[in-house]
Formats: sequence, C-alpha cells, structure tokens
Amino acid sequence: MKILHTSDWHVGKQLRGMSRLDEHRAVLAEIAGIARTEQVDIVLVTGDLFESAAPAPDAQRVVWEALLALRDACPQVIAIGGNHDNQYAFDAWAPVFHAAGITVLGHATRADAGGVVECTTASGEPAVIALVPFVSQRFAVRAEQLLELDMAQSTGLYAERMRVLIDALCRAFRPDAVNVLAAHCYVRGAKLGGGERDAQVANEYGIEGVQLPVGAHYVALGHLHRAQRIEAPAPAWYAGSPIQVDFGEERDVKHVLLVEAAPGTPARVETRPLRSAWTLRTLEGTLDEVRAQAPEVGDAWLRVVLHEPTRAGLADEVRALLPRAVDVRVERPEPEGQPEPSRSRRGRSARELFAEYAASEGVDDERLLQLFARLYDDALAEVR
Ligand SMILES: [Mn+2]
Repeated sequence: MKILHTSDWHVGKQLRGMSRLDEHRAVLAEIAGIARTEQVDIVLVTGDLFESAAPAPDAQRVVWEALLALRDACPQVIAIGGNHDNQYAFDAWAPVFHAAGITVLGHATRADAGGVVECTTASGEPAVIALVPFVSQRFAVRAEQLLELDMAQSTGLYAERMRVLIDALCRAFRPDAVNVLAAHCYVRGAKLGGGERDAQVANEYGIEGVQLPVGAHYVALGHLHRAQRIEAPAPAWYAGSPIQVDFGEERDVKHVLLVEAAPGTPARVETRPLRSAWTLRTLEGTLDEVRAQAPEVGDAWLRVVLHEPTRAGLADEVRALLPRAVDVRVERPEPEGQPEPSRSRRGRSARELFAEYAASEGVDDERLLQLFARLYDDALAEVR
C-alpha cells in the first residue's frame, strides 16, 4: 500500500505580518494532487496543521478545504493534533470530520477510544495505525512531581510515560497488517529546521529513537520542520513542513513523503519535493551589494542585513528596491581601531554630544543632526 505523509503545515503563520495563506492554499493543493496521481491509500497529517490554537476563519477555511481535497483524492485521511493546534477543538470537531470520512484525533487516548485506526485498502491489505497526538509535559508530568524532580528526572519521566503510551497503542499491531505509528513529538537528536518556536524542543521533553516500536513498518513523525530520517528500530521519518516557515529554514527543500509498505517488509520511503511556496532568502552586504543582487531574487521573501552606516529612511530605500523584503536590519560596521576613551561632557554643547552619540551608534545622517538641533532650540525657547 501507499501512504502519503505530510506534517507541520502551520496554516495561519505570517511572515513579519505578511499573510502566507495563498502559498498554503497552493502547496496543499499540490499535495492533494500528488495523493491523487500516486493513488495513495492513506494520507497521514502528523500535527501542527495550524499555527495557532485560535486560527482565524480564513486559515480554518484553507485547512478544511485541504483535508476535503485530500479526502477526494484518497480513501483514508488521518490527522492528529500538534502542540500548535487546539487539541480540544480537534476532538470536538472529530465527529463532523468522521461524517466527511476524515479521522481527526486531538488528544492521545486508548486504542478502543480512537487511539488506533484499522482500515483495509481497496486492494484488500489491512493497516493498523496507532495515533499519538502531541502530549504536553504538563499532562505527562504532574505539578507535584515537577516540584520534587530535577530537570533530568522530569524529562526522563516524560520519556517513560511516552514509552508506556506508545507501547500500549502498538500492542494492536498485527502480523498480517501494515503497522504504522503516527506521532507528534520530539525525538532527541533530530535536527531542527530553525522555525520551531516551541519550548518543547528547547527543553528536551522528548523521546529516544530507540523507544519507537520495532514492530512498525513505518513511523510517521511530526513536530520538526526539516524532513529527515531518525535513527530507530523501524523506518521513522519527520515529513517536515511544506513551506519554509521561517528564515532559519531557508536552505531546506520541502517535501512530502511517499511510503510504500507491505505486511512483512519494512517500508520504502521516497521524498517528493514541493514547489508551490515561495522560498525565504537572506541578502547581506552594503546597500550597493544588495542592489546588485536584486535582479536575481525572483519571488523569494527576503530578509536583508545591511552592513552600512544607518540613516533615517534606509529601510524604506531597501523596501522600494526589494518589495518582498519583509525584514530589514542594519548591522553597524565594527568600529576601526581602539575605541576612543570617553571624554568628559562638561562644557560641551548638546549638539556636539548628540553628534558624538550618533557617530558612536553608526549613524551617518546630517538631517538627523539638523533635526536634533532644531528640536533642541525649540525646547530651550519653550523653557525660557
Ligand atoms: Mn509542533
């Protein structure tokens, strides 16, 4: 059977205030197109469909349409909640999605309460899929335990609880079926994409690759934004996000994973690059150097780091040159030679002191000095 694995859509995520809904719409349609052409039997969406727990209606529309398009393309669509999603809302919507032929699970639960999905493909192959939506550390490690335990002990307790949960669900695996675990969690040692904001990654609440079930044909992971295979007893992959979510991911090629599996043999996994979303790119240099690169940046979203003495309106000049620059920052050139010892302020004029301050901040803008002088004179005239 064929499984399409996608994850971490983060629909509703803005880039420095710019909407990316059009890109999400395009890339999710691209994924549905792949599901259709490849005639996949099962689509797994392993969490963080949304950027936030309270997604705006237009973001919700993009996700609902994407799930329905996937359902049109493929008989079995399964989505689990990630830490960015409103996991309670996922569970509340689940019956509505069920009516539409889509399985949604917000919180981890017992096998017989929706924690394990069994299905049979059109060609008659059975599949058993254990679902582990994101489990927060507050759920797995209680407050009074947190008070007693040190960090290593509480992360260890979390990993142990996750192992018990995963083992309990994977007991449903059968020798005659394709057995899959779908989970939204951090596996220690995996590489971050750079756009993940969560404390869940930074503070090491996660599991070890060796905790993943030996009996799985495939382990579908969500949470990290970079597609990658994990060291584990079974083929285990993060699908990564379908768009470059933030500038830390600008070198990542985004993928979906196509998994070919049969009972009795480990899965074969193929990455399929996605091309619909714009890329993210950082340009760095003096204004002239950045200007020279302008013709070849195409549609990329840009972060511009200028090495240039700053002046009022400099960011506007960059944005006029590069309309897709969403982040402009100025890095002061390193002062040459030894820093001058600070001189006494006594007996020096305010203008002189301000000019010295501006120079020390890397500001080279005569207009600013003149404006300061005018305001200063006005202020003095007020007090006289
Ligand atoms: Mn996540």
